[in-house]
Amino acid sequence: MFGILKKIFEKAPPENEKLPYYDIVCPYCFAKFHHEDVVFRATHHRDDDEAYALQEDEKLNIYRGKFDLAPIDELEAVIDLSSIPEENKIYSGRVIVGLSDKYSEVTKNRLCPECHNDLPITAGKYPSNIISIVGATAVGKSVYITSLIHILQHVTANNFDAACIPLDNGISRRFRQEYEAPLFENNHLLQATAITKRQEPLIFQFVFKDENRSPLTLVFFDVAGDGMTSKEYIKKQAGHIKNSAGILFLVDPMQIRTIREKLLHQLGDNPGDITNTADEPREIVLALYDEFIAHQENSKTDIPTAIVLTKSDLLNALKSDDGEYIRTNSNVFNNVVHREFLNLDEFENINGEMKRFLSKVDIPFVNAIDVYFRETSYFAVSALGSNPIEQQVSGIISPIRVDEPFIWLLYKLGVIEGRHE
Ligand SMILES: Nc1nc2c(ncn2[C@@H]2O[C@H](COP(=O)(O)OP(=O)(O)O)[C@@H](O)[C@H]2O)c(=O)[nH]1
Ligand SMILES: [Mg+2]
Ligand SMILES: [Zn+2]
Repeated sequence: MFGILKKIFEKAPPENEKLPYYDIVCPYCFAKFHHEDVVFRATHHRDDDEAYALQEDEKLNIYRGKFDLAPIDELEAVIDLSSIPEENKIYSGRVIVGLSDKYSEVTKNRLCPECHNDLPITAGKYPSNIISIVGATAVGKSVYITSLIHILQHVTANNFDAACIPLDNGISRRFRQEYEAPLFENNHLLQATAITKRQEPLIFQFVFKDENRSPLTLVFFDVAGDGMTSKEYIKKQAGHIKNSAGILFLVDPMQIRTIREKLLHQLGDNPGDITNTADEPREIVLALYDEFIAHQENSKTDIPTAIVLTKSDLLNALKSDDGEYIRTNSNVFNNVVHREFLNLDEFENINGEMKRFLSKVDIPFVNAIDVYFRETSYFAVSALGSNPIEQQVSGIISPIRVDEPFIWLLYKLGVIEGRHE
């Protein structure tokens, strides 16, 4: 009764006020801020006004310095909103997307207030939904991201009426030249030496044609294979991980001690390129714990985390009819294509099988995951489809189940549905 009266007397909010807005997480530096805390880059410069003269952008140069990029001498001014009267602000829904400066020049070049990089157009209108990738050195991160982005662009996007788009042209070019073309055209693995310095992150957005669905942003910081220990790497990434909406946590079967010997034995005289470092997966969990989980409520994280066993093609050497480790007809070896929704039958099969497998070969790892992560599922992928020899993949590259963990994250973040067949 009171509820009804209240409804009648309460003024309906104007259309605009119903539109949502969200805090923004910058995909470059992972700073998190209110959408009205953005700054803008002027679209023009003036010699007669110091504030609008070409100038050094210190914040941007500090960011660039972290990735060994040369500083930029002069850029147009950065304008912050405090100097702009309300009527000169430009909104899309309730999110500020532009302004008219004191010379009545309009800019829609929205920047992160911390690092001054351009923000995605979707920032603030949707949840930031950033997906981060973590894993030990040599676990297969670079190869996986290459295969994943390739499949997202060529297969998954079509299956979900979406597009997978690099955030800018530089990323597009770099991905094509340094990652995709060598692998998918020349069957050649990226050489560790090709990546000698810290690279700017590779950032891609998975955007749906249906505007009611939030895009996902995939961010990957590549580092030289031997440039950093896994622990140092995690430490550097920890700040990023904690502002992520989802995590792809990669685990290499070759780095699990109990099966490493078995696999080496089975692979015999021609083991191909096998990881020789062995950073046990649990070490990475512990590093993550130290760096960010410990600071979360109840020392546990709610960020949905896909535990992804990489190089699943290697498991061929462990398969047997009695399925001591892996059954001959295991789901792991079948590529599965999800369309329009997450196929829950397929998902439950692989999740169950991989959790059982990992519990058998590395129970300390699974226990650590159970203790520190609230939302996890298990997956197996092969970015290549076969074991490379001397950095070369023979035959065609046939990725297996590489997009499944990503699709599960879409489901977990409420962007797509899950259905039983
Ligand atoms: N058998 C097999 N080996 C892989 C696969 N992906 C990567 N590798 C191997 O793992 C090595 C390290 O991969 P990389 O992506 O550079 O690892 P990162 O250090 O985590 O970036 C590669 O050189 C390959 O030899 C895969 O799908 N199957
Ligand atoms: Mg790498
Ligand atoms: Zn930033």
